[in-house]
Amino acid sequence: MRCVLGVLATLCALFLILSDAVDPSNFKTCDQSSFCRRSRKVQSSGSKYALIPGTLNTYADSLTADLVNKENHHQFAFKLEALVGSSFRLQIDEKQPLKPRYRVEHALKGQPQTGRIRVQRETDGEIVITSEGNKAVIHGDPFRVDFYENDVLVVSVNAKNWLYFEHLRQKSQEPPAAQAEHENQQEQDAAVETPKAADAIDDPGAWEENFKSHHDAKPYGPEAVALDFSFPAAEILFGIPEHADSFVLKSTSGTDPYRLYNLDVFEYIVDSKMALYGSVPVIYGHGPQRTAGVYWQNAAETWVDIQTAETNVVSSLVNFVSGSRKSPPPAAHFMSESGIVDAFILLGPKPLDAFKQYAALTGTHELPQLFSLAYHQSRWNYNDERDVTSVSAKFDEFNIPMDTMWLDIEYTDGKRYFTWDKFKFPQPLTMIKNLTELGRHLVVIIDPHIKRDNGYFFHNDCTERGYYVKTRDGNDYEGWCWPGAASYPDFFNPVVRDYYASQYALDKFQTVTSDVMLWNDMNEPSVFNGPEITAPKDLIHYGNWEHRDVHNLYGHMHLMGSFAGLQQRDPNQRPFILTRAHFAGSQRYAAIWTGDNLADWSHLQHSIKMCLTEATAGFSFCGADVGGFFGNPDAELLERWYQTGIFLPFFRAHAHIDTKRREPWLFPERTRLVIQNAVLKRYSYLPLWYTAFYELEQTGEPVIRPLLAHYPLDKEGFAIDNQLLVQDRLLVRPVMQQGVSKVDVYFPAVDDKKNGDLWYDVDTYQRQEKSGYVSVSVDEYKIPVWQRGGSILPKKERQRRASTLMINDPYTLIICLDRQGKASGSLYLDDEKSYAYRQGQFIHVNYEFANGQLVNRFIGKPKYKSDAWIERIVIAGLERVPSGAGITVNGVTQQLEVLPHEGHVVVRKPGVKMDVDFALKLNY
Ligand code: NBV
Repeated sequence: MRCVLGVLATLCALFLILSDAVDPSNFKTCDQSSFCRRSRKVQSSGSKYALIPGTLNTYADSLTADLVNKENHHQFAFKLEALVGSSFRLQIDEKQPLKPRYRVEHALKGQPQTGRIRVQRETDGEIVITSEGNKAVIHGDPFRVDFYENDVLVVSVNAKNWLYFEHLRQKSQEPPAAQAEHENQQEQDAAVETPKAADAIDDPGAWEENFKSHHDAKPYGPEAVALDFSFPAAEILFGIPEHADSFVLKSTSGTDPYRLYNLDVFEYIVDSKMALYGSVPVIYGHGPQRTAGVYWQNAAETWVDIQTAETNVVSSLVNFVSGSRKSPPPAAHFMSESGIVDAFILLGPKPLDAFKQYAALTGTHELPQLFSLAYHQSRWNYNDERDVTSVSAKFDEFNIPMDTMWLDIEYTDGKRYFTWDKFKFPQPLTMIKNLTELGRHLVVIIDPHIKRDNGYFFHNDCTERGYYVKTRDGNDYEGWCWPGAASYPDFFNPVVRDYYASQYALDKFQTVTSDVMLWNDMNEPSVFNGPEITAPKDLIHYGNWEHRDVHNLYGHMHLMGSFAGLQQRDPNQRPFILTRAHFAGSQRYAAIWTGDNLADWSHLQHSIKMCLTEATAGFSFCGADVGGFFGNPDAELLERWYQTGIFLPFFRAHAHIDTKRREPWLFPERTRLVIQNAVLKRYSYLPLWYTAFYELEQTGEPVIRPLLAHYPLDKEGFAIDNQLLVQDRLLVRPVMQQGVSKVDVYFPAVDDKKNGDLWYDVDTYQRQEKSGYVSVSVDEYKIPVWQRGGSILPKKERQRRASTLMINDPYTLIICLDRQGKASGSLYLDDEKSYAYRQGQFIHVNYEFANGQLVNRFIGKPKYKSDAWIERIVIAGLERVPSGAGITVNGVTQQLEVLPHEGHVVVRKPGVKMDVDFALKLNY
């Protein structure tokens, strides 16, 4: 269907948005994208770049040299920098560009700390440098850089010679035939016979490009950058979210590349390489001996071709044994529309090392308020104040814990954000108070599109002050979104971010309180009548950058404004923000969810795959709409979705406006009880989630992890993405198929002899001793979860209506012993809300169990005063049942009762406060 201008276009766009499943033809393929076509072509022709002899300069932390394209003689500046913590940064820019090329800002958490380099060898064609025991070998001609971690080659840059850098050029240099994709193209071709320049780009979309009814002016012409990265020590690649696809990246041979371009794709299809809402250009290569990563820092539209390693296990084993690969290693080819080459090489060597190296660059989510890790209840929309209050009351009536109610766009006055619909929500402050008095929170949605209405203060401010994103001719860009005609604040401008942040102040947005948190949706940005439902690429942002250069960062800049707003509103409360669009580094400001999924089993399965990938790319705080956004889940799907959702960090039920209401009590009793049981389980593990988030902030180690994070040698586990680990303590294999009474669970091997850890079923304490697949029976209540032998984790087992009411509740420690009868684990606690923990107001403690004795060791001095205490200690894996236990505090020993149970014992009422040193000894 072709949409014409005006009102019709609007209706047409709305139809496209609101009609059924995604129509892939609304989104470009690589072939429909001129720069992707051009960059991909290099895969067959190869490019020719070489360092220019005599241009090398070395510094304490880096080296620079000039690089030349031997075909067109254009020169580039190459820089290689060593970073502290086994990473390198490699940059290539034009030496003298016609105008500066865009360099990504705000994604890194700060200026990376550089390390020292030592030039080990320099010959005509090769320079070898070392840093922190790692090595980089720079080959001059053809240009290639090899990175070695402790003498093992882990990343090879441009080994395939696919470096491709389109220098900026004057349009007149191009033969007219290449200038446009005009309908009269052929006529023009015949009329003018200009000799082709050596560096001419004859792709018809090089200087202007059309997609559907949209025209991209491309005033700066072709400016793509592309480069290949091989991972010689790897067998698989993973990363580059956001795609609804498997954890392990698939080969793109014969398909489109994976696409990174923030887009609003409703009812997205699964098993697909299509772009979604977020773009995080970090990729990892993993093999049994080494994990390495590459962060391709570029915010323009990017496509990534994946070449997988040989899948023949026998021959790869032969290669492995003989120490040589006979087939090419896995490789990734990043292709971006503009910007520069700015690649960070993360040398690992272990998976967690690589994740931490990435976190050192782009940061982590800061410790969230505890309530945000509890259960969230949302739908588009809770209709009015009565609806909100009554849903909240029903959760109490049915004894299902719930912390947060959410309001979608209909709460606003005509989609004017920072306002309320006065008829449906006449007394928002009273409604909020009703929730907060119960210990609950409210989250409201605030989208970035601004209604063009001259009775709306926000629009008037933005118009008068010039805060909107501009068209090429300097006018405010006008698109179409929920409010109708809408414009988009230019969050790249710090003044606009300040203005935006100031709107959250309670003296401005007077109808909320500081307990009301935030949901930023549609920030790709979504533009119903824009090309591919987003903003045109030739719009202009602050600093005169084209939207093309910064597209994938728009949501990130929106978040920076929002986060500042919430922090300024109440400097001592940690903000909670949920965002849909995201880029590298957005994890510093917000949690994410996987957008508009469907109420079907394959989408449930993809929630785990997608969040696992996001977690390795910095986004531990990830979840999916429980129940599925579009469609109506049947009882079984809803039950299984809750049971899966409780083991993803962000746990929220949400539904489309056209779906049937699906609060748990609207289903038969059994479903309600199954859901209640699952939610209670989530609440019981809140101390573990909270501890894991604190440890994420401290170390960069993801909260949820793929099996390979802790079982790097186990090749069979590499591709498993229907299971996840919570830290290294729980192994979760949710039931995600319809009508099953058994599921296959994979217990990973710790070595190449197939030895496994001990695992304990968290419900029965039954032990699993061997690695490999095991078929496990499941009834409707069963969520297959095991605790690792050798771990200790904290729980809270009293039932409350909201997590905020659990702060002083006592803890249970669950100790699962390994084969040596040992275990260790940690607990973190604080006031669950403020920044006082940054001043040391917390308790972080390690527990260690060995030789029948449990001791605690504080990490730092425990300054936080908690009324909580240890109520019980569960120990599984003891050889004999002890007769009792003695607990010693300050030299005084007290005897405790130990009760035997199936597979475990319970030490009753140790009664120690959380900040007290103790030793507990089992008696025999
Ligand atoms: O604000 C309405 C919805 C929201 O409920 C959903 O979660 C977002 O992903 N929003 C998208 C806009 C339109 C969806 C068709």
